[in-house]
Amino acid sequence: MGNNVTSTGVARDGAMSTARSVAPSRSAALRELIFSPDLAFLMEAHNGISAKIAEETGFRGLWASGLTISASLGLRDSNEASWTQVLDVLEYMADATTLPILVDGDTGYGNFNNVRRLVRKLGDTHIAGVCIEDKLFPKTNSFIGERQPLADIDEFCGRIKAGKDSQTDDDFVLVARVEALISGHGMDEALLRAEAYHAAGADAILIHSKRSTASEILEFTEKWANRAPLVIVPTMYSLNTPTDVFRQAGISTIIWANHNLRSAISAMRETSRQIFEDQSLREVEGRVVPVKEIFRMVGNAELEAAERRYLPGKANLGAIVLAASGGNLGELTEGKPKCMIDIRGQSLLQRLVTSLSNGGVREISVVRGAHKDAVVLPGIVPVDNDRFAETGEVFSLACAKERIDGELVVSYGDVLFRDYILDGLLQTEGDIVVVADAQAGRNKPAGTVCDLVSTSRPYTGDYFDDEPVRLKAMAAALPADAVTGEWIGLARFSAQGSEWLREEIAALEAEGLLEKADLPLLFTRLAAKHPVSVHFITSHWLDVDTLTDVAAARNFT
Ligand code: SPV
Ligand code: MG
Repeated sequence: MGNNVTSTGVARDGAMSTARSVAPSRSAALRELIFSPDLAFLMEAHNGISAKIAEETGFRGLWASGLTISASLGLRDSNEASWTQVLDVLEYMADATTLPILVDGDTGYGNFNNVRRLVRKLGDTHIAGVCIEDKLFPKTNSFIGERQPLADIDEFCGRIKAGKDSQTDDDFVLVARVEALISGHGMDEALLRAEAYHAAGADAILIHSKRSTASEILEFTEKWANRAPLVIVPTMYSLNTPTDVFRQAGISTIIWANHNLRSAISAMRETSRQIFEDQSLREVEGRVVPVKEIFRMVGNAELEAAERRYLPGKANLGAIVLAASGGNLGELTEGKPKCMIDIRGQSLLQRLVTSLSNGGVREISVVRGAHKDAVVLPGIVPVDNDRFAETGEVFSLACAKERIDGELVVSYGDVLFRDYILDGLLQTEGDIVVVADAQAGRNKPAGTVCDLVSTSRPYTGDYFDDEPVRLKAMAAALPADAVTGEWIGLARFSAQGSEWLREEIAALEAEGLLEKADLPLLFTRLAAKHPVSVHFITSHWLDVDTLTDVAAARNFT
């Protein structure tokens, strides 16, 4: 069965990939539809999303229409799109669905040789079958003009034989389309041609008509007497003929040839018009699918699952932002905490959340306390420390202890830093890593309380300095000659680091120290038991404690 292993009835990547090697091929599925005694239906699609829509609706097979693929590219149905451009579209359609696709191959894009290459490439693209029509390249749509010239019968039979000899899946379906009725050559010519094409190896015959009634199709069907499955395209005559008539006549397959594109055009026209007139989205918003429906259709959930599987660090990266303290910045902190101060049109917290998101943090928990109702931001998970007035930082962190799991960033709620600082932190090896500014207290008035650090060695700034640096202690007061930097309020924990963090919080609680402990104490205790790495920086961050800091923050962004 040729390339059956990969030409399964499943899309090749993304959400729908399952049981690749055991499912029957899409060609087998199309063959089953066309050869089964039940009337089958193929729905028109012209790109990945329309293919997906038809599949979700329940159709079991697709018609990749030449008319609608070219029209959706803004082109005429006159082979203006090259066959490889059509092939590109077909690949998107095949990837977006699991359904068998019968491709409108027009005339086969040339002579027998072009058909050979087309069929081979369709096989590579997991296309189940092709329909070729007995006209000449470049083709003209059947509904345009009268008496379009037909191909010589023997020459067209050569195209059919060449196509069948080139298929790489035994079940690949070649449908020969007879244009004799459309071109006004009459019933006998149509039957003669159908017979010849069947003898040349065509699996099924598409008998086409542009009459407004089904009379000539039904006459052909009767005279054909089921020598091979018949496929019809009742665009012009279905309104006058109930589908059951075709079923009873023994037709194999109906193609609904262009209705997805036509309905899309109607809907897009109406939406464009409304938005143009209103200069607003208000009227259309309830009428169009939500953006999250697009995410669902293209399988974003699968990508998230894949990220969890293949990008364990980043995909699971969470953050806890400690923003419980009120701050004391006069009017600026009236009715809202420090983290909600406006810094050039965005709150401090919004800016921090954006930085964290840019760094790949997926879930951001914010521990609120003072003026907690003012701490609202889309996309954050609020955690409340209602005892913020009498408790310290570690107690706030402990309020979010359910979120201390896996890869985690912990940040103060009043810091701003350039994105590269977080990137550097995430890339620094270690189960616990803190970011320290080597110029402790830089630009801060004397006496400002800082989280000073003492490390295994000082920052050198040398290009080749990549020896790990370990935290020895962190505190507001350290012997001057021991200070090598200032913690900026940003740290990272691996899954192991998070476990150690939970243990240390539990230890503080057991010792009755949880309520009052600050983060420097926590880190110093952690550093005594586990390696705590230090990622040195030299600027490009600030924290907001004073009105001067607010002014600096406004310049920072
Ligand atoms: C197509 O959909 O491109 C077809 C069917 O070939 S028809 O437009 O009826 O010719
Ligand atoms: Mg066509």
